[in-house]
Amino acid sequence: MALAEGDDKAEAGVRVLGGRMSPFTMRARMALELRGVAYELLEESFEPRKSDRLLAANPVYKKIPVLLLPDGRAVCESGVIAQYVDEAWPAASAAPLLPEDPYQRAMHRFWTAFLHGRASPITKSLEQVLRCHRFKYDDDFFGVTLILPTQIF
Ligand SMILES: N[C@@H](CCC(=O)N[C@@H](CS)C(=O)NCC(=O)O)C(=O)O
Repeated sequence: MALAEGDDKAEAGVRVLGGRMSPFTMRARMALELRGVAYELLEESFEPRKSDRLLAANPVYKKIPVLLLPDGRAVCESGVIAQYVDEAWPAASAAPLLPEDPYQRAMHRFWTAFLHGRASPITKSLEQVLRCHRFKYDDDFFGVTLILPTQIF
């Protein structure tokens, strides 16, 4: 459940440094949603420069998303975040986010790495098209950015 910025429930909770247009952020958010973890999305703007909180939380890549834990520790990289969420909030009643079979896990990592190099260009192209048509971005846009790459590849 995504909490609004400033929501009391998110005070000492899980936060995601991310962006609404970022498919990588969506991956992290989907993992949290599937596990029923309440989180606050803190939107990062890269203009005029990246924020100090992003640079401090992800000094290596300086990219979103970053999962901020209640104790202040950070987890970076959407795939790593998804795996962390899977392990940190195991759900007895829900299927694991990642396959249990080692070969299937290897395949998962392979295709994840494959898609990483392609998701950004597709999203940027889609964004340009939508801007031309004065599309108003909202949460529904994420369905498009997520589904599109999987349909193309
Ligand atoms: N491999 C990273 C990619 C993250 C990524 O490319 N994020 C973009 C936003 S969608 C970003 O932060 N771009 C800023 C930059 O490249 O400086 C992940 O899976 O989290």
